[in-house]
Amino acid sequence: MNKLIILFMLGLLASLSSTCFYEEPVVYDTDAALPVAVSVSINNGADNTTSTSVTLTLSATDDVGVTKYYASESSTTPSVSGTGWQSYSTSVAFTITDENSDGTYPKTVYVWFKDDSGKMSSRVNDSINYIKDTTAPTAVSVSIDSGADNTTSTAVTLTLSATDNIAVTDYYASESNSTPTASASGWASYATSASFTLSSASGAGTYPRTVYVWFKDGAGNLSSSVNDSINFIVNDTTAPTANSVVIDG
Ligand SMILES: [Ca+2]
Ligand SMILES: [Ca+2]
Repeated sequence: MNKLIILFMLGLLASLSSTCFYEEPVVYDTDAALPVAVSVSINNGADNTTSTSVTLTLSATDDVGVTKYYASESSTTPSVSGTGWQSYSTSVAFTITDENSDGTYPKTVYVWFKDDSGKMSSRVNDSINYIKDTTAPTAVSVSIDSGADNTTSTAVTLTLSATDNIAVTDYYASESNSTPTASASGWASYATSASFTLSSASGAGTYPRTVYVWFKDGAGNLSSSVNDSINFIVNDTTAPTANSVVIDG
């Protein structure tokens, strides 16, 4: 009798523990979908870069969350568990491979994305021309008002000439002969003809003016300077004073 009661009690405890205290959780795969690679853009879609340091703008979606990206100049799909995966962000730095000699090199960057459960997307890519330029432009000449000796106006025209292994992009003109920095504010887009304003003068007279010009390429290399001179002439606009004349009468 007592044995039967004990067995009954044990059975009751066993059924209580399995139904009331704990239930085994059912596991659902909540990260079932692969990440979707939407896009990569190098330097916001720029055509060219003169630096190997670029910025990638990334975009990808996932049912749970994109956690990693893998960027490479190789189109070979990376190992999902390999090295080189980095934390996903919409803007990341990337260094393209450098080249040994000056020139224009098309570069393509491929990007894959991964979610937290290790699923990998297909790839997206973008391309940019890497312009390697370590050679400074050559300043050929500047001439003020086509080589005129004199001007009565401070507004003159500069005829510019320079060459570069890639392209001359900017010029800097000044009456000072001190070399500007590549980031100075006075640089303007290079053209063979440019306007310039000479410094003025107050009194009548002849004022020699010299204009110095430097040239720059897209990589920020500076040429030496060339210069030309012109006389700025301020005409005498004051009428002579007439002294009185007394005629003997
Ligand atoms: Ca997913
Ligand atoms: Ca150059």
